[in-house]
Amino acid sequence: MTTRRNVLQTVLGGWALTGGGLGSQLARAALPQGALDSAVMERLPGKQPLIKRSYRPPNFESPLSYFEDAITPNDRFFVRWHLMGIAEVDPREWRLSIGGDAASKPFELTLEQLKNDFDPVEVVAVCQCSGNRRGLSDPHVPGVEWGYGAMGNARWKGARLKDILARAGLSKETVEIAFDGADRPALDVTPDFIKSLPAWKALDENTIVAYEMNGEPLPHHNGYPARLVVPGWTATYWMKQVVSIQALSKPLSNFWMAGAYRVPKGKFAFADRFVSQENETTTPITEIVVNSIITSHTDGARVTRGQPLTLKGIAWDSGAGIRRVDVSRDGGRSWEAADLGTDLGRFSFRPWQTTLTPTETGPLVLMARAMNRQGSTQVSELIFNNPGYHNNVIQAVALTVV
Ligand SMILES: Nc1nc2c(c(=O)[nH]1)N[C@H]1C(S)=C(S)[C@@H](COP(=O)(O)O)O[C@H]1N2
Ligand SMILES: [Mo]
Repeated sequence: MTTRRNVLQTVLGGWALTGGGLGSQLARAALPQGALDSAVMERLPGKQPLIKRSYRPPNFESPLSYFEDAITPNDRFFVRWHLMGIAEVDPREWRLSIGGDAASKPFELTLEQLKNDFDPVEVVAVCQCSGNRRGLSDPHVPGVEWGYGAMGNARWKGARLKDILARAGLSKETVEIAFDGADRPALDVTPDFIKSLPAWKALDENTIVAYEMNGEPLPHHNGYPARLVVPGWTATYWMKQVVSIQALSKPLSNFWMAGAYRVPKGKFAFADRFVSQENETTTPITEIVVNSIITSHTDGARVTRGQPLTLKGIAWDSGAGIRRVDVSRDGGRSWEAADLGTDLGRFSFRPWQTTLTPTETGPLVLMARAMNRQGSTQVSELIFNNPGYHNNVIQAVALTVV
C-alpha cells in the first residue's frame, strides 16, 4: 500500500520526515483533503525542495521550517507564476522599455544601464502572495491551495522606480504605472499578466526595480534578471522579469486588474487606497495585513514537562513595523509578551521568541498574535472573502507534553 507518507519519502529521497516535520505541517494546515493528498515536495532547478501546489504553471510554497531565519534564502523562496510560457531571459538581450501615453520621453535600458545609471538602494521586504493561506479557507474557495508558505523575506537591491520614471518625462495626467513581464500565456484564452500601480505608490521611494536578492542575482523563478519590489503591498504587483513599464493617463483595464486581486469594499481596514481602480463593490488588494506564525514547533511536537522550551516565530505587516507579539497558552484567554529579535527594517519579517515551561502533561495549545505600531492586530475568525485573500487568523499549535 502506498501511503501519503511514503510517497513523500520517495519524492524527498534523503530527506528525513520526523514527527515535527513536513507531515505534521501539512496536517496542521488543515487543507482540503484533495490538496493535502496532492501536496508533495519537489525541487525546481536551483531550488531546495518546496511544497508543490501545481506544476503547470509552477506554484511552489516554502515549508514552515524554511522561515527559521528572518531572511529567506533564495533557494528556499516560494515560486508563483500565472502563465505557462515562462521565459528564459538572456541578460544580454533583455531590455526594459519605459514609455506609455503619459510619458513624453520613452527609452530603453540594458541590464548594465539599470545597474549603473541609477543610485543602487537596498530594502528588506516581505514578498507575500495575496492568496497565502487560501487553502485554510473555510468554506473552501477555488484558487491555488496555499498553506502558510506563499511568502518570503529578502534583501532586495535595485534602482528606485521614481528615478527611472524621472527620465521618462511623465505628464501631470499620469494616473497609473503598468508593468509587464517576459512571461506569456501559452494559450490565447489566458490574458497576459500585466499589472498596474497607482502613480503615488510607483513613485514611493521604497518601490524599486530589483536586480539583486540577498546579494545575488535573482533566481530565474523569482524574476531574473529584474523584478519590481513594492514593499508593503502584496506580491501580485511585484512583476517578475519585468520588460515594460508604461505611464498611463487612464486606468489599466484588463482581467488581472478588473477581474482578479480584488477584495470586497469595506471588509478590510486599509490605509492604502487604489482609487483609480475602485468600483461600487470591490477594490484592488493593496497592503499586507499584520500577521505572524510559529516556526519552531508544529502540531504534535513532543516537549517535556518541567523543561523550558523556546517558542520562536516571525511577525510582519505592511510597513508600520511590529510593535509586539503576544503568546497565549490558554486558548487566547491570557497573553504574555514575547521578545522581539533584530529589526531588519519596517517591511521585513521580525523574529520573536519566548521561553516557557510546560507544567502538566497532555496537550498544550500555543498561540501567537502580532500587533503593529498602528495598533492593528490579527483576527480570531477568518474574514471570509471568495478569493481567499488576507488570511491573518491567529495560528494555534498543539504540542504534546510528556
Ligand atoms: N511576470 C510575472 N510576475 C509575477 C507573477 C507572474 O505570474 N508573472 N505573479 C505575481 C504574484 S501573484 C506573486 S505572489 C509573486 C510571486 O513571487 P515569487 O515567484 O518570486 O515568489 O510574483 C508576482 N509577479
Ligand atoms: Mo500572488
